[in-house]
Amino acid sequence: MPALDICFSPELLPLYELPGKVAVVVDILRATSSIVTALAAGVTHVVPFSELEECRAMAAKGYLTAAERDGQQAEGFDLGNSPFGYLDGGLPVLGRAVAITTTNGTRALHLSLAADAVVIGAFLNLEAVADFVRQQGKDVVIVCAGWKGRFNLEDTIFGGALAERLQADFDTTGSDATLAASQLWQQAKPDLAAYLLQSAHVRRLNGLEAHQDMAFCVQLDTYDLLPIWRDGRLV
Ligand code: 3SL
Repeated sequence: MPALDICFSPELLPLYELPGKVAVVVDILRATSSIVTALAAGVTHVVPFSELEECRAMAAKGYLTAAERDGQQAEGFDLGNSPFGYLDGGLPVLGRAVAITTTNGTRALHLSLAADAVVIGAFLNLEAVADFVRQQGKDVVIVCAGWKGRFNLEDTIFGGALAERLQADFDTTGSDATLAASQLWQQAKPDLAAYLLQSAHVRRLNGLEAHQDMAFCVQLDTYDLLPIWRDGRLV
């Protein structure tokens, strides 16, 4: 039976052997939730960057540019990192390509590229992620973006939720990380939004008046869509 493990921070990734495995990159607040929403809204593909300048340069190639640093939209970009930027009332995004850079999420993705397959996970597309990894039948590592190298609750809890969906087909008990994430998910599940009010990043976002983003990002299975890394882009 393949195994599911959880890497709590990109800083811990050197301890995980990614070749031969599927990496599920997760940054619930808000990068991976926004990427899922962007593709669901009709964006053709998303190219993630670690650096602001590389991302900004994509405007000359016709890309919409999205950038966040420390929870706020970076100056000179079309979009920040709110999923609402891709929904009604935001910019017209249908048929556009997006270049994006965020504090932790896009970095976690770049650090995961040694895996056989790299996909984007969020509560919004939880079952689509579960379906894909079941079909692959390989070991899975959930890569939590965390916050500046530190553990965070929301990405870890996503790991527990995915482990629950996969428990019939995967060994979800082989690592203490997965056991801990599963226990956190059981505590959080009855009211995920209320549970996450205590998380450091929710408090950071609330300070920036982004309550609605958190409420949006904790919805389960809104989109049957899986962003997957192919030829240098998420499609
Ligand atoms: O760190 C990141 O990649 C972002 O998702 C953080 S924020 O939610 O946009 O503040």
